Amino acid sequence: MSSLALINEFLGMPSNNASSHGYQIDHIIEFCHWFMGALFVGWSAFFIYVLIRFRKRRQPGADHLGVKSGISTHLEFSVVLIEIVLLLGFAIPLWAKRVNQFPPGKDALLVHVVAQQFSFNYHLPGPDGQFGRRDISFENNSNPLGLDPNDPAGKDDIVTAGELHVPVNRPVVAELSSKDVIHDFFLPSMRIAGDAIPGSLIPVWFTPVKTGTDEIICGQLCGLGHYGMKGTLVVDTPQDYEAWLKERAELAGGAQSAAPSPSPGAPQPQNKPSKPAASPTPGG
Ligand SMILES: [Cu+2]
Repeated sequence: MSSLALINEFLGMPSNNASSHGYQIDHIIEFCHWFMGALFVGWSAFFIYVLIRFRKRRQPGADHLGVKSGISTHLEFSVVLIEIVLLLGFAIPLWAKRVNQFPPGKDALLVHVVAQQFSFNYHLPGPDGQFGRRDISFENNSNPLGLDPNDPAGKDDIVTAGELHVPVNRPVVAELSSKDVIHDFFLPSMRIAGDAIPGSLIPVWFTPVKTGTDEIICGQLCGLGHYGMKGTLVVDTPQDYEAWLKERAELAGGAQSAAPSPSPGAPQPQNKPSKPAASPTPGG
């Protein structure tokens, strides 16, 4: 963390970065804050100068010729130049890195994030590494993601809500989708956010570099219960992550014997006890 981070701290920006790329985001925000601060001081000084220099007592009549020096043109040109450098030199390359350079398939952990009013569901492929088929016609209270009970690839799949576990130092690709309205999967400590839009699959990625627990929040006003649409991100050591995975896989296996009976075409809410794999839904 550079000493420039002072301005971010002063403005109340979180300093809890725990991802490999987060410092770049912090840095560009820092830079923009300093730049905006310099502009603020510069333009304020200019404003005060103009108030004094062109006061009525000194200048009783309007001067229709105006200022003849080219200083304001130079100033404005420099501001435009700095903004172009910021945009083309920093912001666009940083963004391009985020959206074009996804980690290669095998290295990354792929998780499906399915947002709904008002929680995030997570779908992991289980020990076989394959995601089971999902269909909206299989959705019910005990099968919130509509996993196809007839698909063998889905038998060992892990579905959780509220808490997302990821291992440290391994890239995570989260594929975002939504069951109802537009939500936003926001991981402040990972310096990453992405909209979850119905009908779209939007991947975002990050690499956690610190173990610990942080917030997951919905960053789009998505309804009355939006304020409570929060979850927990747990960054585990590889050993802890394996242990969690094993525990969840066992729970998922246990739930399969009590698999829900799907009623295709008519997904009705059923009052069955929910899967033990699913922790309580936060919020409303
Ligand atoms: Cu939301």
